[in-house]
Amino acid sequence: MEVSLRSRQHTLIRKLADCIEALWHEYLELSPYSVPEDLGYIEGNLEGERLTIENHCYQTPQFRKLHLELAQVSNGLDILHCVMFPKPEYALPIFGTDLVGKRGGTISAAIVDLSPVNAERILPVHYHQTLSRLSEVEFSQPRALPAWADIFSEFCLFVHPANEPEEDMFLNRVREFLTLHCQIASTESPLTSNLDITQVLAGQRYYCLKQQQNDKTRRVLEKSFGAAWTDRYMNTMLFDYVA
Ligand code: BLA
Repeated sequence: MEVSLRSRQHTLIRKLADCIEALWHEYLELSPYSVPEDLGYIEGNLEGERLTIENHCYQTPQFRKLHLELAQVSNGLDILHCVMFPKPEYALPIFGTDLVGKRGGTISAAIVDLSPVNAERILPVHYHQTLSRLSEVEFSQPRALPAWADIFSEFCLFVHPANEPEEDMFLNRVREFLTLHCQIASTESPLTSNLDITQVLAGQRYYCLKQQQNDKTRRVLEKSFGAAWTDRYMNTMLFDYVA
């Protein structure tokens, strides 16, 4: 019987996982999403570091896949990864968040964004307006995005939260992004034009191809599961797209 990872993870990861699931339950009509049988709960330790992964997935009328992943490396690294993939008939941005940090230490990387995937790669006006009006947040250690990260919006927040108040500030900002997203998504009408749908698919594909270039994610997975498995996992579980 698997034991939930969450209770053993960094406090911010635990709080964020709880927050995400609570908002999903509050605003969206969740139904089960079947994760390939061998990918629900995974353990690997090829090169000595044991990596444990727990996947939670749902689908809704607007989303093809809601994915929350919790992972823990035996060297003390804790990870939360979450992406919400809209169905191609919904012209919605992609919500994504990633936390990486040392258990009992600080979170080195905390990122959240609502990433536009339409042809112009700009956020729908309602998102833009609401996000522009959020209160300013200041972090003592902002982080610079890597070269592949041209998929993120101007509202992307990428920081090293230096202390507990900054961790809380990050959590609040994710709560604001996700609440807005769930509210808009739950009242959004589907696209009817094939051209528009094709453009959403192309935008989601571009997003996934870029995310697949994150070598830092790849390296952590490869150390415990090897290159072939990691390729399959990144392409089918983390960042899969509909061709
Ligand atoms: C960074 N992601 C990282 C880092 C690690 C992982 C080890 C480096 C941390 C640091 O520099 O402090 C590892 N992340 C993982 C692993 C998984 C994971 C193993 O999710 C899954 C099992 N990444 C995402 C999503 C976003 C994202 C959804 O999965 C954004 C919405 C972004 N992660 C992201 C970015 C970096 C990062 C931009 C920084 C990369 C860099 O600095 O080169």
